[in-house]
Amino acid sequence: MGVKLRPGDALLLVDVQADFVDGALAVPRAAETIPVLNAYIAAFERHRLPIVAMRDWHPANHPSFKAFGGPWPPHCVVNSPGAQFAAGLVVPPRLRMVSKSSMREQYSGFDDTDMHAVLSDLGVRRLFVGGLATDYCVVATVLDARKLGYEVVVLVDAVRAVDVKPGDGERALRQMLAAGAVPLERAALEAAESARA
Ligand code: VGL
Ligand code: ZN
Repeated sequence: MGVKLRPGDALLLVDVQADFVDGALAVPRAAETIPVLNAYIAAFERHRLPIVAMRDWHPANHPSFKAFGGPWPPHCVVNSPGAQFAAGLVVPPRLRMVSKSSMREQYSGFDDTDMHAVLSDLGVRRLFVGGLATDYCVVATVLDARKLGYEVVVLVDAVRAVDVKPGDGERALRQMLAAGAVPLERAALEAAESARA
């Protein structure tokens, strides 16, 4: 399926942070998303369309960490190297950042953040979502975006799953599509782009 970028579109990078790629909570094959995300960043830059990045931005004593009763190793601690953008991501200069920094689990970028306000200010109606992890922050963010009335395009070759249980990523993708999100592969965007040129 081809998709043409248009006004009202924005790219949303979900937690493309060092700890999720090769750090404390490394998601299998996460590094494969980086060149694909870079291609989307370049396309949105060319079209002068907004790019928003959300990030895990946890205090050192966050309740999602095992030592404090949660399921995860410590990750994306505020100002730590693991919380920085993943190596190789070409971070655009016009980026809007949304941090998830509450003292509780926030898988969705819309949960207790200014995401909806940021997107509304930018006039965003359709979100292109890629990043980490498919079965946690990507799915939670996409489902909230749909509830809020955004059109959503899931960048299926620019997401990867933790897969704590095998199949979690597949199930998350099915949930997103069932909620009305549309899948897009990089090749289909590029085909649509060159057909227009
Ligand atoms: C995430 C586990 C813990 C994610 C964040 O970004 O998907 N997963 N914190
Ligand atoms: Zn986290």
